[in-house]
Amino acid sequence: MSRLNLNNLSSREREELAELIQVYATPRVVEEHWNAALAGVHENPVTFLSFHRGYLNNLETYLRAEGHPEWVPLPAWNPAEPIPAEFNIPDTGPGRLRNLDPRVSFSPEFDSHNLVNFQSEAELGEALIPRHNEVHARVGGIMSSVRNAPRAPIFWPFHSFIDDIWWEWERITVTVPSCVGMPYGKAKNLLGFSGLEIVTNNYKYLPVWALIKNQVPAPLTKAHLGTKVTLQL
Ligand SMILES: [Cu+2]
Repeated sequence: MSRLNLNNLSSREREELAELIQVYATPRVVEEHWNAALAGVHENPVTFLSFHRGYLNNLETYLRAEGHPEWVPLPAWNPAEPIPAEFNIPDTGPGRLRNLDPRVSFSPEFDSHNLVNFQSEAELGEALIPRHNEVHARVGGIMSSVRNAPRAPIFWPFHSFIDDIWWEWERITVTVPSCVGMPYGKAKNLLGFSGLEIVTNNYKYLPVWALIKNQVPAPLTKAHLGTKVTLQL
């Protein structure tokens, strides 16, 4: 969903956002993440994605309610880039962040044009979990504590970044609904809902081809536009 890059914001904006996140991340909010962890959401690739999306949504709801719609969707921090100074929180004490430049790249495997290689949410989540864990471990301090990580403001833009990868995957992958036994017109409508279009005129001749469109952004034209799926009508 094209979130802003945390590192492209002004220092003043980052300070403000970090402050808001700290006010939001009360012990109750932090505990919610811990309870979810105890329930196993970090081990299951699908709930790993969905839990954190919901968790971020709650922060975004708060930001809106506090009069900050400009931070919704929440900006993202790409861990190939350094953690900006305004997000070096906490910077003292035993839980202080140890490494502001963990240099963990999610490229090229998680670049937009490569996301089609993941066949399912489970596959995507499975691949994301270890890379995500590596970031938490390398940053260290409370970021490496499942129990306390949400207390670190950078936790949130980091999970924004992960969520964006999932969102992008959802956008560029499309499930072709089954059209078995359907009349042409009905199949056409059903496919239309999924952003698919029947492109052949010779629909009397099976198989019919469908062209993935709409959900495919311009840079992906080569890889995706023209991707044909065989339909059994
Ligand atoms: Cu995390």
